[in-house]
Amino acid sequence: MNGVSRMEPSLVGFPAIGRCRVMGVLNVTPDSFSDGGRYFDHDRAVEHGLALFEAGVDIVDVGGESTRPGALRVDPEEELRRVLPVVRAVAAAGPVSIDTMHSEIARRAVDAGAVLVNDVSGGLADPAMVPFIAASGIAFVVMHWRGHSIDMQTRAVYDDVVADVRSELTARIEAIVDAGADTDQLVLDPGIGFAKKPGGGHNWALLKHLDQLIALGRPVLVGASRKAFLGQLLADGGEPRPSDQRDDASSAVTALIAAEGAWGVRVHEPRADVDAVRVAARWRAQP
Ligand code: PMM
Repeated sequence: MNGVSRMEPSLVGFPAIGRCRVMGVLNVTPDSFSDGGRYFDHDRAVEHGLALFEAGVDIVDVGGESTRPGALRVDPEEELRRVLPVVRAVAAAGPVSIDTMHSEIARRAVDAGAVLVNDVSGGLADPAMVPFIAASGIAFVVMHWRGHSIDMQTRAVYDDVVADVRSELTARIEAIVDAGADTDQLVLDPGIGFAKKPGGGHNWALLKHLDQLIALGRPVLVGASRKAFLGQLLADGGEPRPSDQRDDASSAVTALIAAEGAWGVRVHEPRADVDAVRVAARWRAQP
């Protein structure tokens, strides 16, 4: 690779830091697949957000709606009630992203200090999201998404998962820029586990060929942490490894994709990841 392709793409509000960023997950939900219920209480959620910064994360991603396969939607009022006070408190300590599909929640979170909107639907779930992103100029994660969690796994049908995800994300970039947003606001995400069959290799193909997404010229964020495909890989005696025992594997993925040039990794237990991204940066710098 030459020096030019190693340059970090510019993103509004995020000056280059020369390495992959670590985003720590803060799910203020009773039912997320990996940490559901643990940080549902306001004080515990804020405490965990601050602990994530202390552990070295660059961004804390606050979400109030579980998107695990099969999950039902949450009433937006309830989602707002969950996330807003947490965003406000944690944003006082460092950069916060808001994980939501609702434009109104994104708007309120940005007013409360969030610097990035992370929409797993890439702006498809709420028609008012993209206009808000365009008008506000805020950084926006465009994740590959084919429908809500309740039945998304039925949509895990691809001719060539890497080419299909790449072209669907390219179409999203075009639509969002056509709506008035700047390309420099956009981060891409392959949507690991979202309409991807855990046993079918979709997730592995996207990770192995992440360079195909990075080649689109936008920062690429990946949320592989604790997901089912890792549980399946590490199945002991036929049973998937439980989600809270997948962190070492998650950090291994971080090291590999950070070395490939990922802009960020979204992880639950960042201890090993904050070191892994430094190893990867040094690895990339080596001629
Ligand atoms: N995964 C989840 C939630 N939000 N956001 C982005 N950008 N990428 C992801 O892969 C992603 C996400 C679901 O995982 P969780 O239940 O552990 O939060």
